[in-house]
Amino acid sequence: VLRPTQNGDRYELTTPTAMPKAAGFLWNQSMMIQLTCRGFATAQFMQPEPAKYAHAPNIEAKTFMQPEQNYYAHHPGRFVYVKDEDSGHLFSAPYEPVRAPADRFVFSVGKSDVAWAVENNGVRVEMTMGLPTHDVAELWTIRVTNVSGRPRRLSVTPYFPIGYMSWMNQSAAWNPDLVGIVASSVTPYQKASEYFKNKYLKDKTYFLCETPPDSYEANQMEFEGEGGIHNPSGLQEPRLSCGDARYETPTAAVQYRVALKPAESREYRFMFGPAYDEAEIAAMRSRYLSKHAFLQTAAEYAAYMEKGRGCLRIETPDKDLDNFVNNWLPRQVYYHGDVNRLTTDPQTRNYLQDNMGMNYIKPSVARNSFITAVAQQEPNGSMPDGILLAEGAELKYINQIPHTDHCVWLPVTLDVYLAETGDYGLLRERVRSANGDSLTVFERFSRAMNWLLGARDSRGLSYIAQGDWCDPMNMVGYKGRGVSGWLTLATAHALNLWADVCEHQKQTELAAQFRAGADECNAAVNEHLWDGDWFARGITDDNVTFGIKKDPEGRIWLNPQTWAILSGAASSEQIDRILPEVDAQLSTPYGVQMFAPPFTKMREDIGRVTQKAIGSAENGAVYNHAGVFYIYSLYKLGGQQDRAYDLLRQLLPGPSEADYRQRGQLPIYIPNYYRGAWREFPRTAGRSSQLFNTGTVSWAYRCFIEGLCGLRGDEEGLVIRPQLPSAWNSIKVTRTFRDATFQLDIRRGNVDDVTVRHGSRILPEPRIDNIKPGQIYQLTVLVPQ
Ligand code: CEZ
Repeated sequence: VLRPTQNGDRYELTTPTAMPKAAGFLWNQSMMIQLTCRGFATAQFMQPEPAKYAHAPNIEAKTFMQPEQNYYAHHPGRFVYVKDEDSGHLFSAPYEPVRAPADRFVFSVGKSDVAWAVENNGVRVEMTMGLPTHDVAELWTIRVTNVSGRPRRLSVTPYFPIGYMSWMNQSAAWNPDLVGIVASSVTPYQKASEYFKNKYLKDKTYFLCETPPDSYEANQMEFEGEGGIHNPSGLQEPRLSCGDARYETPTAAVQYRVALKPAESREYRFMFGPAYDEAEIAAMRSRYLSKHAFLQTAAEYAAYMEKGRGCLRIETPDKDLDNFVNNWLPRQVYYHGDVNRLTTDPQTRNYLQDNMGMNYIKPSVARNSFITAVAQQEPNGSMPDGILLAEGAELKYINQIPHTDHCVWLPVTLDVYLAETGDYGLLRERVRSANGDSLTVFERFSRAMNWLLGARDSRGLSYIAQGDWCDPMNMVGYKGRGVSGWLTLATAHALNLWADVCEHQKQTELAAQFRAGADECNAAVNEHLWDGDWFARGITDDNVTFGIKKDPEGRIWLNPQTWAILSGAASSEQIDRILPEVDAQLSTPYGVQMFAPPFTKMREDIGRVTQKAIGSAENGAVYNHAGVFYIYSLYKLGGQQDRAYDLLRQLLPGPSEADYRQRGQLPIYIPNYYRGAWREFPRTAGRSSQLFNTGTVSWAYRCFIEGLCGLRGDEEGLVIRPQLPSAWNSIKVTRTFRDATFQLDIRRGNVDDVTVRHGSRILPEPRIDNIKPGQIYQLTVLVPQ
């Protein structure tokens, strides 16, 4: 049912029913659209807050992007009805709303377009969608071909529902000058002050036709009638009724009546998107709506995607993995760094980690993100819950809840920036904050570290307030006393990383001070949270330690184990105890669970996480962000290449068909989670959240680059220490690094340590220094048997 095309730069799904939520997505810096194989669509654009131009048929809640969204007959989508005007046979492409089984179905997801080819009753419908690189608009090409071998009389009716736009004001009508349907609305508000913000919003939605249709309908109820969306009344008439919508739900349906000889085709182009006024729509039309402009726009967009190709190409025994790493993972990393999840106030930890991935794509973006972030540091050294990216942006949703981990991510993500660029000059940049203080990046990081050191209780454990990395762990410390074991360990790891930087900067006193702080954190965790075979997750306001053996639910949590490895809190004896416990209690065929067993009822001293559905999201799912931290810690630890690789492979669906079906997702991105509760609910375990916003991807890319391929930079050059899984004998890798290209042939050899040959020379150490930009380095690397 699923196959990659040549070089894996497209994936094709040949049924709309095996993985009904399988989807592809495209974006530019102003918008994002996700399209499912069945034709449902979710699109958002920034103005600068996220908004929609196609809506559900009823009032929708405004929220951030959620996992496991449901689709239903009237969900926004992009469809074409095709009716045989002689026999009355009706189907729709790609599949919804008619759901007529196709004779042939291909949903084809590319990096810069999403396309379908569907055949039904001797008619082929090809649909392709692309985006401009900068503007907000969907560019659709719909081609209808008679493949029946006999003459046909058809009606072809593209149907792009616009949905319920506003309870204050909504309408739609045909606009003959623009050759399309224009729907208008007023974004609802109540405060007079909001009027002045809202008055410039793009409250119109347009659907433009390159070729004038024979008839149209702008009124959803009129189109649908008593026939319903599976068999609209509007299609039972000789033509659509050319109606309008007056405080009625708008729609965009246009109809072409065609007589096609055998093998004859018609090709149509359409545009769908938001606008401020008719003048803007006219401008968009003249800019884009032609065959020539579509081709040029597609080429520009493909070039834009190509900028996100990343720095790594691998050839391993696992071709599906190669496809993913070479084609799709950097694309998802690029998406995160490029649009910051389409929010104007990304959570600080997300902002920093999403930008961490940009080090492998465009390090200058990552550099700027540090400046943007630390410019918003509080006078006491703490970091705000979200980073404001637009004028007038505000902290919303989860960013109104106090979380205590944000400072940790500064040195953690800086580590990658320095490894990739060696640019310690960033630390000397002076940054003025909103409150007027002017400090260097170095000073700001040190302040953040001091804040972390100060935000601990008398035992030396870090206060959690209403959450740490785990957003919904909101009631461990809401009374002001609860502490987080994970955060204490993450603080230790951050302090150690920062102490390394201080040393490099010859700030020996500071280095010693932060190192001592890290040791204190590690010692405190060992004293209060070591439970014999693993580390506990925390201690509540009421002094109850949790994440321990005697807990029937939430007994073992992954993050404290991972970060104890990273921070050095875990001795090798402890690690020898921890890893088998993680294997036994947390591993599933779909990756490693964030904790187990999942909670079945509210624990008021832990919070909201315990109320989430069993095995979903943070309540015992395979939460990939936590999973990838663990994988990273295994690569850091060394000697764990098989455990690490097995888990890394499980981040993506496949390669067996059973696994694809169970996950329900194309292998073109990593979702934020797969359902866990593998023991409790095997039927749903493994199911993808379908949410491609996740901190996982920058770490996953890092694991492939630094871990599996072992190619990490330092100030002088590139260190080479691959960690191949034992089942592999050789791989080939191409890595770009500081404007040079490294082509590595890595194989097992009779060596005790990694040995690198460059030309005829065996290098004294597995590293290349004095890298020359533009040069190609061909290296033969032997790794121990
Ligand atoms: O959000 C993510 C956050 O974006 O959850 C992670 C956290 O580290 C990321 O920063 C783990 O908690 O209930 C909630 O509030 C959830 O925490 C969600 O907001 C979650 C979403 O699933 C979005 O990815």
